Amino acid sequence: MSQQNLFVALRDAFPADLDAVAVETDNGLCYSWRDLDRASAMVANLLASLSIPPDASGAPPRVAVQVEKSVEAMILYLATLRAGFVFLPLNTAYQRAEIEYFIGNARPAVVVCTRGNFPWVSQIAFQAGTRHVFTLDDDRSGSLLERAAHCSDRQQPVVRQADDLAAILYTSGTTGRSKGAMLSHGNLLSNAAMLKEYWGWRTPEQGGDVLIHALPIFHVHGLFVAIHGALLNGSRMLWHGKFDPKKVIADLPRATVFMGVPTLYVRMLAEPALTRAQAAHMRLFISGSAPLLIETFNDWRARTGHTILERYGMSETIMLTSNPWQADARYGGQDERRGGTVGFPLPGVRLRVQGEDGRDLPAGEIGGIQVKGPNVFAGYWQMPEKTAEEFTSDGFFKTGDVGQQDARGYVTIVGRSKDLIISGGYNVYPAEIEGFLNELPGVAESAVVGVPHPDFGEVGVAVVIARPGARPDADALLAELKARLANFKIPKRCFVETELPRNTMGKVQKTLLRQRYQHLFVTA
Ligand code: MCA
Ligand code: AMP
Repeated sequence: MSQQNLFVALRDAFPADLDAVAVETDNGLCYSWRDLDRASAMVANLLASLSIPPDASGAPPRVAVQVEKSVEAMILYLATLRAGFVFLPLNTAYQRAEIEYFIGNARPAVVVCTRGNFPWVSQIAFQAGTRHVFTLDDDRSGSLLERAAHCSDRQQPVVRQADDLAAILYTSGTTGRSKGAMLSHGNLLSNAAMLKEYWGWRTPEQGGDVLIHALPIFHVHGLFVAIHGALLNGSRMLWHGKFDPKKVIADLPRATVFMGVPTLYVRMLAEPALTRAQAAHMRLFISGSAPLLIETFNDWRARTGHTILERYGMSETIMLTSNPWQADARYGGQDERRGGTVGFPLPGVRLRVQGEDGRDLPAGEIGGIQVKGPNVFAGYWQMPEKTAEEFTSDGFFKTGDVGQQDARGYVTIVGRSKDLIISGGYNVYPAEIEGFLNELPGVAESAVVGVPHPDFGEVGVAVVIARPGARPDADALLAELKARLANFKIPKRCFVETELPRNTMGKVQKTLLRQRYQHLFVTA
């Protein structure tokens, strides 16, 4: 059997000088390439030493991780790959109900959490049958590293095939409860290898790139696009534990590549220190995860002289389209990064736009975006019916995004058929919030809609209808929600009204609510 473990491909790309700096953190620590190799070997040996028996699913053991961003957390990801286990990253903002669901659904054999959260996370994990709960904090402490310190720093990566499961990322897809998108070693590697070419990453021999890593590492953007990008190119990372616009701007003269969600660009533009001179050393600014406003695109170009490259992807597919880094021969040699578009389908990705009648639409017409390619996931964890619903009979994945492709090949996203709010790059599902709101005392029903916001792009607003005789207080309802759900999901405002606008079929007309509140945070 040939070895297709993603970790092997990443390690093969490490530079010849293993003692060179691979990661430099914002609190002054340096990790060499050798450190990444040895430390991930130790943690992989720890995972292997647990002798986890196979479970009924037939899938390799899952490692669920809810920890603050740290280089050690990245090392844990690499160790999971090399041990042949499956990585399941969880947003640090998730609270009890959310964690209970993910652990109950994925049945991880190993859970890693912060020391502060250990009491409640371990209780949930042990109740769900998890036998091993370790801790890891962002100051290199915790039982995971204590235990790994006793393990050998040599390890032969477990043989994995391209189709073998490497990671599960929970996403709500187009409807309903969160589903675990199963990504294989082949999905991740094919996408990373293609982006290496498409974005013109420079290997150390070509002068090298240096990436500012300022995103969280529990979603596709920070975990896969950014980390794989740097490692597969032997590129150094300037590691920021938390995004701080001043610190990123201060690092620009030492870096060449930056990746961010639009909110990060908006916040950097608010800093006087962002100037053309400060950004002169940079090669590439990449934006994704949420729509980049054309004003931000233009302001960035005017201020720095750089044109942001916008790209589009999903948890189920990793990266799908990108504006060109340089001339794309497939599209007549076009090299323009067009603001307001997400660029061309990436090499190997087949993208089509379909009408509601299942007909392929010609250039310029708006419909549902569907995709196929080596990057597209195999399905949702233990949800074959949901998987079947999201694929067409000829194997295209229905993204739930609505858009068009123009005659020159540029794809533009104009909306979503899924009821989803993207706030500061995080996904918020109105149905989930409404479910929690409807359970609160005095609430008969509710609707949550997304409205424009100057910082987060879009934020949720809740409209609540009281039960007869009840007078729920809007702020108290939000406080109740905050005790139960990740903070970024909490609607920024709540209104108690007498009725929800409905169409003749009785369906809530969210478009009307969106219009009603569209100027709540931005002026007309
Ligand atoms: C924080 N808050 C938010 C958000 N983040 N509210 C709405 N949306 C948000 N995204 C609120 C908190 O609830 C809190 O409110 C207050 O802001 C301060 O919280 P804090 O954590 O200190 O905020 P921050 O550090 O300023 O965070 C903002 C941020 C962060 C840096 C923009 O949200 C972020 O890192 N976003 C990036 C997300 C990302 O990586 N997405 C990639 C997904 P209160 O005090 O009232 O509680 S991958 C993906 O989408 C695909 C596949 C792709 O294409 O990449
Ligand atoms: P996630 O569920 O976190 O994988 O989010 C995927 C969704 O993010 C996509 O289906 C799009 O709706 C959205 N998205 C990602 N990149 C972009 C972009 N550049 N422009 C608009 N929407 C985007």
